[in-house]
Amino acid sequence: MYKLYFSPGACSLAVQVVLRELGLPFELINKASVADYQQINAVGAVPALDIDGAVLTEGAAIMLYLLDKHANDLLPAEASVRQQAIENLMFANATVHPAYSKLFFLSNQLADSAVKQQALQVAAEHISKLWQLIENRLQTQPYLGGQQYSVADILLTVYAGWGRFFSVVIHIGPRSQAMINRISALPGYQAAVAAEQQAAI
Ligand SMILES: N[C@@H](CCC(=O)N[C@@H](CS)C(=O)NCC(=O)O)C(=O)O
Repeated sequence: MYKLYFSPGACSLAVQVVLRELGLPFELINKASVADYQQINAVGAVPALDIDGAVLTEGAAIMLYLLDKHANDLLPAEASVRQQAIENLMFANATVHPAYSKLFFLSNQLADSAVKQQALQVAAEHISKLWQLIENRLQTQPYLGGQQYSVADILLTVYAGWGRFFSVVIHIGPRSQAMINRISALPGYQAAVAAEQQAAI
């Protein structure tokens, strides 16, 4: 049985959506309920996935593990399309996620409110540029990888929700917003959000 360690609204939400998309049973554990979470993940971050006592960390690696192990439509089998899907996953996880992470870092680390606001706005402009790249890709297709949604779209949808925590302007184009709306409306996504709210602390 899988155990997924999460924090509400964090990137671990995307792993939970993937578990649901794959129809897998799992237990949800709020990181805040664990006395010494660093024993689970020395980095201290979510997600972490416990597989019968063995712990996987790093969201992209967890997703690739699950998608390799269980039949799905989220990671194509054909080599060149699969490579593109992995590239999209990494673009989301290793390029867009860190861009959003800067907002949290700056907000927590900078004391001077004027300096903080200026730095946040610069970070937000970088995020907007990344969303413009996504918007360009979505001019001819509904999802990052084509006609079928993938883990990259799920991750991007989770990240898009983080902008509301900061008083900055992040431009998300209409086609990107439509993608976000479709992913957010998936039964698995809705169930994942609800499960996070219900999971005991
Ligand atoms: N590279 C890691 C980053 C994970 C990460 O940044 N997780 C955030 C939540 S989205 C977190 O747990 N932050 C709290 C912390 O690092 O203590 C991954 O992709 O899994």
